[in-house]
Amino acid sequence: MEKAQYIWMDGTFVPWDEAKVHILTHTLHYGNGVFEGTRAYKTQRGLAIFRLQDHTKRLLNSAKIVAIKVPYSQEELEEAQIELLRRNGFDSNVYIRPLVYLGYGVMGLYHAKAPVNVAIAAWKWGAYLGEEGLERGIRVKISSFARNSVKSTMGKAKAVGNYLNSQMAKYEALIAGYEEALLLDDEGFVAEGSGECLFIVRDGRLITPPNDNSLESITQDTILQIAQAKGIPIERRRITRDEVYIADEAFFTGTAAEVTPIREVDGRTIGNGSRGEMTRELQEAYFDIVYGRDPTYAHMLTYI
Ligand code: PPE
Repeated sequence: MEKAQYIWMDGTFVPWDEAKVHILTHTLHYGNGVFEGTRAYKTQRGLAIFRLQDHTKRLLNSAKIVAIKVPYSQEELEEAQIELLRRNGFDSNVYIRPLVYLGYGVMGLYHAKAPVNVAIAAWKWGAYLGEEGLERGIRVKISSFARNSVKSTMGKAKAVGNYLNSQMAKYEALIAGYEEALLLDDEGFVAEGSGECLFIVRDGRLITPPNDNSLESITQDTILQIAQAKGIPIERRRITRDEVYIADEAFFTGTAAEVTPIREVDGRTIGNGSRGEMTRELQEAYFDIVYGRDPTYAHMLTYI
């Protein structure tokens, strides 16, 4: 990865190479921490952070869910992200990664007395699933791992520990020669990708599962808002794997993945085997919004 100049750590700007933690950092051992992933795009009027308030709110909600008290307010965290981008003097798109973690000083599972630390890093991160993936679509494998069950983990939290499962699913898919994993829930219905939500298109209708077994994705919400404004019929309901196979189009949404078409699932070609027409239309609209070219959605951008 490409280094930037500074990382924000607990209120101060630390040079990139000095942004370190102790080996007995609680989160490293037990996996309780929460994070966000937010993008800033280079618009005509300079860098703008996409849906900063929503991402920061989700970070605080994630912390609440896993019983971590964040020592900063929503406003302080938003300001820190803005200031971080200013200080680093970025001249192109960046990805912002706020992380709330339990620090050094207490060991043992009981976490309530561990210090709470917050860090925010930002760096240049290109197309998550490749430039070619954005244009031509990617190949996906249904994972042998079920998405973390709601009976044992809390999927509304973007919690560090939840990502062990995602990581194993991603690894399995990549060593099998695919580009991304699609996880089913513990009942066998489509949950989400390792770091994305899924949409399919059938007969002109846009379908995505409810967030019972997926993160409350901000990109998914944006796509639904766009579709609604365009008058595209929307269905939020469960999807089975065989329905994905016979969909006219399919795509993933996520901050990192943006809008990535899916051209194949488990050896079945989806639609015409490339980016579908509705996918292209929604993808284009999404990029128009994040790059500040669509005034209707200007409220989603925070210029720095
Ligand atoms: N589901 C999961 C499990 C998930 O991690 C993400 C984001 C989403 C859905 C989409 O959420 P949203 O970004 O709000 O639309 N995954 C982040 C992590 C990627 C990474 O590899 O790190 C992201 O896209 O930033």
